Amino acid sequence: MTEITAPKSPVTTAEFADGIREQLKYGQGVTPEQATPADVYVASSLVVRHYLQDAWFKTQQDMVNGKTKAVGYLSAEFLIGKQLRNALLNAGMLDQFDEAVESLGFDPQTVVDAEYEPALGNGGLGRLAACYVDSLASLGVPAFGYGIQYRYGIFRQEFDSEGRQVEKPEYWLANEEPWGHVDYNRSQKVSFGGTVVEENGRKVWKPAWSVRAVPVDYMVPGYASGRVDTLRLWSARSYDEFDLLTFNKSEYLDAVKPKVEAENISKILYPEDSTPQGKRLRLEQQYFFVAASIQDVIRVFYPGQSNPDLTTLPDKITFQLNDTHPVIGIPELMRVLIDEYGYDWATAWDITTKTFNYTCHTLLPEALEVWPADLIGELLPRHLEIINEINDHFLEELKGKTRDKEKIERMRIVTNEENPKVRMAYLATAGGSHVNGVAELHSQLLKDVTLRDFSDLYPDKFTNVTNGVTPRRFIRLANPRLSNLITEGLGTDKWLSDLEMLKGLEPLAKDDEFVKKFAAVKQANKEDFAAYAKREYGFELDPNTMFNSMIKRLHEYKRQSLKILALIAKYADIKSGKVSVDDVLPRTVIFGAKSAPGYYLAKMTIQLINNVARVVNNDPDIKGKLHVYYPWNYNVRLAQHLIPATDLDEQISQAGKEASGTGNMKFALNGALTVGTLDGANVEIRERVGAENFFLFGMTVDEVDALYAQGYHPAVYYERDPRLKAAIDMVADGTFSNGDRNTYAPLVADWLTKDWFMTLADFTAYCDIQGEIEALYRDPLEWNRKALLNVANSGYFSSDRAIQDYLDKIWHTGPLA
Ligand code: 73E
Repeated sequence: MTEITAPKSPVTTAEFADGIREQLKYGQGVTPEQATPADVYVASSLVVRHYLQDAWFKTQQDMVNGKTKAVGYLSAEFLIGKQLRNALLNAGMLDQFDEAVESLGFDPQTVVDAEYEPALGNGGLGRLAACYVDSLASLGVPAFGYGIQYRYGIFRQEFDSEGRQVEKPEYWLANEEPWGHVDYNRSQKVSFGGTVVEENGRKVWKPAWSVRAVPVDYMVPGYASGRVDTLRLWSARSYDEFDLLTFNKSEYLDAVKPKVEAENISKILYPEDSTPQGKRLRLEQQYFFVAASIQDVIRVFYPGQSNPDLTTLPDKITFQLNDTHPVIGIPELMRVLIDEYGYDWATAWDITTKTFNYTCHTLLPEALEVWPADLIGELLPRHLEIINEINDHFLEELKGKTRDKEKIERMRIVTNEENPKVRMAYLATAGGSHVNGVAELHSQLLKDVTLRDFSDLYPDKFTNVTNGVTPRRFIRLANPRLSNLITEGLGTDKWLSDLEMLKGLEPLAKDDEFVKKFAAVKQANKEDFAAYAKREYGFELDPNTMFNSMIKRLHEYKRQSLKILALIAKYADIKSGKVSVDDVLPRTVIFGAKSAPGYYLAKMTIQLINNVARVVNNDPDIKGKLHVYYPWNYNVRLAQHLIPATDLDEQISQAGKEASGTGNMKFALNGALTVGTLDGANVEIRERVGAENFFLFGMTVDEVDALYAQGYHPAVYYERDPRLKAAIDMVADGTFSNGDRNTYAPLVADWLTKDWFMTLADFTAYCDIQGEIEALYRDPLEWNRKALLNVANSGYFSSDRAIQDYLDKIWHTGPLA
C-alpha cells in the first residue's frame, strides 16, 4: 500500500473544464473550437489562480493579523521558470488539468508548452530565490519575495554560423501573461536625485524626479500547505505621460523623454553574473525595488496608520538581502525612519539592524559590489549622507572593540580616498544581524578571508546556510519516472515534503532488481531527452552513450576550458592512433551556458566548444564514439529536461571559487554521478553520498593558495603532460577554425601565460579520473548502484531544509498557526 499525501484537488475535472470554457469565453473571447493551445494555457492558468485566491487572501490576513513574523526576501532576480505545471502540482490539480484539457480536445503537454518562460535571472542566485519562495510557502511561512519585473529577461542566446554567441532581446511579455497580477491601486512612489536641505533643524530631501512602482503579484502556492505566499515584482511606470511644461513649449518629443527614462528602470535585467558593472541604471534598479518594497511593507503591516509604531517592525518582518544588490535598503530604511517618521538615529539604527540580514553568494573580489560615492550622491543625496553617518558611527564603535588602527581602516564602509567608494558588503555586514555564506566551505572562507576583520570582531554575526533546491520542480515535475520509483521504493510520496526520507532508499541499493528499475528510469529519460533535443535543436543524440553534462554560466573560474581541453585531448589521442577508437567509451557531452555579453574569453570559449562539436561530430575516424552538443539558450526548461537524463555531471571549478553551486544538488538528486573538485557544496555532497560515490579530483583550496604564493607558471604543465600539449596545440593549429591560427590565439595565450584559475595545473588529475569514470560506467549495475546512493543521500539539499535553517538560525520565525 502506498501512502498518498499529495494535496487533494479543490476542483473536479468537470469543474476545471467548465472553468476553462468560462475563461475562454469571457477572458479570451473565443469558443473552445476557436481556441489555440496558448488560449487554453491562459484560461487554465486563470482557473488555477481562481482556486488559489481564497488561500492567498487567508495567508495574507493571517500574516497581518497574527503574531508570526513574516519574511521579506529581497532579490534583484527571481528565475521562476514556467508557472503552470508547478502551480498545478502544488495545488493538487495536475490530473484534473490533464483530463479537463483532454476533454476539450487539447494535448496537455502542448498547452503547457505554450507558456513563455519568465527568465528574470542570470543563474544560480536567481533560481535559488525562486526555490526559496516555493519552500517558504510549502512550510507555511508568511513571506514576500520582492524583486523587479524586468520587461526583458536574460537575453536569448543564439549561435551564428561561426559558433559565436549572439544575444537577442528576450521580450517575454509579448504575449498575454496570466500569472502576474498588475495592481495599479497599490503602487508606490520612488524618488531620485535633487538635493538635501535643512528645514527647522531637520534634513529634507528634495528629489528631482520620481517614478511610479507598480506591483505585479505572482501567487506562490505552497506544496500541500494550503498557503499561498506572494512574489511581488515591481514594474516602473512614469507618473506623467507628458511633461506639460515642455509640452506647452511644443517640444513634443522632449516631453515624452521623462516617461521613457522612468520606464527604463525596470526594462532590462543586467546579464552579468558575478561581474557587476557599476552602472548608474543598475543602482537605480536596486533602489527602485527596495524603496518600493519597504514602503509596501509599512502599508501592509500598519494599514491606515499615519503614525505607526515602527519599533515593532522587526517583530513583523525580517528582510533577507540576497547578495549586495538590495543593500541600499539599509540606508533607505534609516531615511524613512528618521526623515519620514521622526525617529532618532539610535532608535532607527536599532530597528534597521534588527530587521536586515545578508546572504553573500560569492568569493570573487570583483563580484563584491562597490559604488562610487559620487554616483550615490547624485542619485540619492540623502542616502549618501546617511551612509557617511553610518560609517562614522561604525568607526566609533570599532574603536571600542579594537586598538588595531589598520584593521579599523580596512573595515571602513566608505573608503578614505580622493574618490571615495561605498563597499556594499561591508554596509550589509554592519547594518544587519546575520551574515551567511551559502555552503560550509564558502562560509568558512568568508570568515577567514573575505570578511575576516568583521568575523574577528563580530563572530556571532556569521553563520552558514547551505543552499538547497525544491524537490517539487526538480524531481517531481522534471523526473516523474524517478518520482514514481521513489514513491514505490518508500511506500509513500511523503518524501516530497520531507526529502531526508530519501535515505530510506539506501537499503534498496543492495537490491539488484530495484537498481535495474532505477537504471531503466535513467535510460527512458535519456531517450526522452534525445527526442526533445531532436525536436528543439535538430540534434541526433544516441541514448546508448554516456550522457555527460556541464550546464552553468560560462565563466573562467567554472572551467569549461578544462572540460573542452580534456575532450580535445581524447580526440587527439584517437587521431594520432595512441588510443584505438574501438576502445573508447561512447560518450555524449552536452554543454549549456550563456556568457556575459562583454566577457571576451568566455565568448571565445563558447565559439571553441561549438567548433569542437562541429569537427568531432563529423569526423568519421571517431565512429560516433564522441559527440559534443551545445543546445543554445540554456534555461530552466532545458535544465528540467536534461538533468534527469544525465549520467555524469561536471562541477569542476577551481577550489575556493564556486560559493556553492546548486546544479550539483539537482544532478545528485536525479541520480547522476558527479566529477568535481573540493569546492562549494561539492564538499558536502561528497560527504553525504560517500567518497566512493563521487569522483573527486584536483587541487584543494590550500594547494591553490600555495601555488599562487609560489608563483604559477602554466606553461610548465603544458610541457609536462603530452596530452595537454596535444590538446592546446590542436586549438592553436587551426583544427577548430578551418586552419586559421588566429581565431583562438588569445585563448591559447591566456592558457599558456596566465591561466588565472589553474586549468592547466588540474588537467592531468582530471584526465586520470575520467579513466576511472569510464571503467565504472562499463559496469552498469555498479554505476547505477552508486547513482541510486546519490539520490538516497542527497535529501539534505532540499530548499525546505535550507529554509528551515534560515528560520532557526537567522529569521527566528516559523509557519502561521
Ligand atoms: O556558487 C553560486 C551559488 O550557488 C554563485 O556563483 C551564485 O549564487 C549561487 C546561489 O547561492 C552567484 N551569483 C552571483 N553571485 N553569486 C551574482 C552576482 C551578481 C549578479 C548576478 C549574480
